[in-house]
Amino acid sequence: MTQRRRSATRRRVAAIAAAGVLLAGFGSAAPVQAADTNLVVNGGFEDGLVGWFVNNGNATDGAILSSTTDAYSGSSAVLVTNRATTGSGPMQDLSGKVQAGQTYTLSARIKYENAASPATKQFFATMHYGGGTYTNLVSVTATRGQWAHFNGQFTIPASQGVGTARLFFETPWTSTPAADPNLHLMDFTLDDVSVVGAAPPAPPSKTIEVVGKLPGEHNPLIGHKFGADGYGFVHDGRVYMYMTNDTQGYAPDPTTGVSPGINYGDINQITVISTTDMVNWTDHGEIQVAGPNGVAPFTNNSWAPGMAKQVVDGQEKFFLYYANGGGSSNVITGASPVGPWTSERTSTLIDSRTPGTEGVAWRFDPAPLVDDDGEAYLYFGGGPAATSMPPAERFNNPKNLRAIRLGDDMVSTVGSAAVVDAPVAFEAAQVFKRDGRYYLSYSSHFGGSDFGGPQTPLPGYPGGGQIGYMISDDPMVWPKETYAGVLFPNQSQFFGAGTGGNNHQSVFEYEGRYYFTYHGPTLNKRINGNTTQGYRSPHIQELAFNADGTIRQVVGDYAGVDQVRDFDPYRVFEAETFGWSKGVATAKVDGGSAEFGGTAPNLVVRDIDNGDWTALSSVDFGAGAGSLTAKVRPLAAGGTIQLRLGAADAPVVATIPVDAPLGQWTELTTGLTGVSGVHDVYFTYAGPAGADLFEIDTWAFAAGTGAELPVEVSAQARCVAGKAYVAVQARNGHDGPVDVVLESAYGQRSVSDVAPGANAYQQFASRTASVAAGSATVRVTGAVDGRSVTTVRTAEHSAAGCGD
Ligand SMILES: [Ca+2]
Ligand SMILES: [Ca+2]
Ligand SMILES: [Ca+2]
Repeated sequence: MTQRRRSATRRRVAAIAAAGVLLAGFGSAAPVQAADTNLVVNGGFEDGLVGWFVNNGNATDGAILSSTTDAYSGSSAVLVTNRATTGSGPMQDLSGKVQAGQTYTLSARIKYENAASPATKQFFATMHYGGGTYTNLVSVTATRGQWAHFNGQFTIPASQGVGTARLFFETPWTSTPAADPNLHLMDFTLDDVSVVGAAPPAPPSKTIEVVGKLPGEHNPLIGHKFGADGYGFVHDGRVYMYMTNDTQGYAPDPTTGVSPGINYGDINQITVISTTDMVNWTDHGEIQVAGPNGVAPFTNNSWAPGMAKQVVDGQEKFFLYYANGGGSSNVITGASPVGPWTSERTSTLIDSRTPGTEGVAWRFDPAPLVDDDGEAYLYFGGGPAATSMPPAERFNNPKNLRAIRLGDDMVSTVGSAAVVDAPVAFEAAQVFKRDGRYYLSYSSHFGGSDFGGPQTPLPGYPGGGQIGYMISDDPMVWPKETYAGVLFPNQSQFFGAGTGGNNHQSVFEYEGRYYFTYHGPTLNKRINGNTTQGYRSPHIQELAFNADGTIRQVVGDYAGVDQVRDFDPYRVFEAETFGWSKGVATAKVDGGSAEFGGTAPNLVVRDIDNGDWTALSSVDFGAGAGSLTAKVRPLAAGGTIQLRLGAADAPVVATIPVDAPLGQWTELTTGLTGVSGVHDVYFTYAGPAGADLFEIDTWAFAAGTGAELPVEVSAQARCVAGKAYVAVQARNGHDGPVDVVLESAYGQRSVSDVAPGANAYQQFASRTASVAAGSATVRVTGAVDGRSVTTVRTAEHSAAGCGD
């Protein structure tokens, strides 16, 4: 193998032929492969040209790839024509798949037909490591008109950077290939490409290891992922939050833990969470809205969502609006608030074609309103003011926001957009209705040349980066006179250094209260010790009104809003529901949700290590829980789930050993006693250090019968022949037989079928001359009214010393 720098002028060293050495001896002395993963996608070209493109390492490396039926195997291969350079050939990106220091086996079939070309011709499989670094991997000398077989191994040097690793096929280099195109630039056909070796490395963990939402606090809403531009939406007694997926581009360095700054261009997913109590949130995962695999693949980004529901043609549908970057807005349609999702459009909903948007720089941030009469509106827009206005007007009344009617189908607009003359407006218009009046809130700009140069706002107008609001009697009429004040100052006023910047809010009503959503990089700040990289987290505060309908300015805090009801544990609920968490992540899995239905997404809690935990706030166990069932998938032996009440370090009240077969989803149950009333519930996870212990899908508590078995227990420490013993006794006071488990620090004994009035007894030997004071546990199981009931009792014993 030879590695060299390939300059822009394609000057090469001459040692290319040495690459052929790779072939020598292969088949007779091949080292054993550590793994057998094929890293090439669509190597047989049976899926057309998916995964392949023309080598573009240099601007001159042009060619045309087309699918041909002249295949070595299957029904198609790739034909390479119009080659401009010797490097012009099919390329596939193996970045992130191949690893330095690993050995791979490369196989491919290649053929050329040109009668004017030489009778034999050498071809190379080559890796472009970025810049001018190219390495020939495997060579073959083909005979004209016959399929030749690349079949060799290559080892990537341990020192080779593989951040960029792109495989392509070419002919030996010359600086002037056009001088003899039959020799250097012949067409060729390629099929059955494989690169087999170690499986691609797992991507670096994005798991947030710190406690990002502190126990007892309700902001940020979640601590295990980010989410920005939250939009609150209520349906069927449940609050949903739709958010820009700030976690998508989050990439903490494995060593420093610090991610590069957020890149909004990476974001084409929307994150959804929901709650019925405002503290315990269910993670519904991400909607792949935009991008090549998105619901609406004609859009590239999905920022700043807005949500509405409407009955269309007799069917209730859900409409998720979003910003396709700064230039346009779009909408997708859901069968429920969590999908499934479809696109009714083939082009963006709001763009430069939309009447009345002339002079709007950013046709983004769409927020819908469905009025009581069924009429629907969309508010959108933002960005630099039109330069045709005088500087003072550009600053104070930039007229960059718009209101427009939505069609009955909710995926079209009607008529022309009307100007929303919001003072110092920047973006993020959103409207809610209260007592027959419409409230429009929006984010204010930071001034600068986009808004007419340095100025101060008119008296009463918002400063930079604040949330202002207006009150109007007409959802389409927003003159500057409807401005009502500042609703929320900048979040940096409450959350300190590093939390500034623009905000994006919404207001929604839930069970008679109004709530204000906003974001701040508060989780980012906790991760990185007060430095932030722009990753934002959702917050909610309650909104209060004055008697005249104006809004009391919102104060941001970590306490957040009250829990509006206790959590009901007596049902199957998703484990990806929690109020607080430490060290876990979530991932979508196939199949529907046990709690939300077969077409709803289902997630599992993963990346569970020893010491991680999840917790639910204010769980009401009523008269008492009888059992806890977990649906888990063990990944390592020796893991346990512990149930604690009140704190992550409170005493363990129950344990579920996760000792089912590895890799399989299993339901495991433990009996519970003494768990009644209202508690914060902590599920703490334990097991071998360094192991990925298990995943959890759902929890279910079952209420206890309320019945208890009458049992009298006692424990005594005593001495026999100089040795200390602990004697434990249980008397069956029940009217039927019971099974009894007696347990002390020195052992356990099970006694079956203890008759009414009879005793179970065991004297446990300490095998030492003394025992410390302690307790014994007695677990009694019997039938009450035909149901199995377990009652657990403890008995204290004193210390005993048996010396001499
Ligand atoms: Ca093929
Ligand atoms: Ca973890
Ligand atoms: Ca689940």
